[in-house]
Amino acid sequence: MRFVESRFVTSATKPSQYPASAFVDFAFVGKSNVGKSSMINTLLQRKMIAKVSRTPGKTRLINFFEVRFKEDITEETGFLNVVDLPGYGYAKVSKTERDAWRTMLSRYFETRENLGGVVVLVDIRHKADTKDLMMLELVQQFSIPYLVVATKSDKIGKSKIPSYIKHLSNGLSLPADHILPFSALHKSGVEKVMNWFYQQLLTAGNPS
Ligand SMILES: Nc1nc2c(ncn2[C@@H]2O[C@H](COP(=O)(O)OP(=O)(O)OP(=O)(O)O)[C@@H](O)[C@H]2O)c(=O)[nH]1
Ligand SMILES: [Mg+2]
Repeated sequence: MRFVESRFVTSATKPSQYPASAFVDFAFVGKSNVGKSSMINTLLQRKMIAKVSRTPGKTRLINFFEVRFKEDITEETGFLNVVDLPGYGYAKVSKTERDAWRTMLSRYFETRENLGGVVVLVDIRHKADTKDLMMLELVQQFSIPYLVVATKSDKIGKSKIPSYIKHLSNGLSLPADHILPFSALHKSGVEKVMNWFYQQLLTAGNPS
């Protein structure tokens, strides 16, 4: 599967602002600066549709994009939504900030009936911390299908990837083959993510 066309739809903070949509949502969550917007741009094959920044915490809203996809083998086409969720706590975060963030995400997970899956991003170079675990647990709590992606894999040597993935898998208490290395810079891991989306659409019984 690949994304052939995309457009920004709207930004929201609360359910009344979410766009009504007949299509399935795929949301991206992870600590600020982990590479959510970069990954979205890579998948959409657009340089700057989602704002990328060196200043962590750039995306404070829930951003919705509508995407037309094509399945190359079956030639089937359809639509889905890509949702860029606000990044959480690059550095120290106050309790108030954490609670506001958690409320914004919980409401989205709880109320968005067309949510088809969540991509949980972690930095391949860093040991999973309490923030990563909090995000993963939030997604697990709502029984949403999820895929864990280890970003910035270009920052470590190729031969070291398996051992870094193993570390992450221990920290997150997940099997190593549940964590997918990804690089926005080298565009690696794209096909596997796309296959996962397609599988979720098929499972949801709604490929278009
Ligand atoms: N080398 C490398 N750098 C990356 C990759 N992905 C993201 N970056 C860099 O990491 C920084 C943060 O990327 P963003 O995509 O803005 O991160 P984000 O998760 O959307 O951040 P917030 O919106 O603040 O939550 C930018 O400087 C990116 O260029 C990658 O795969 N490889
Ligand atoms: Mg962002």
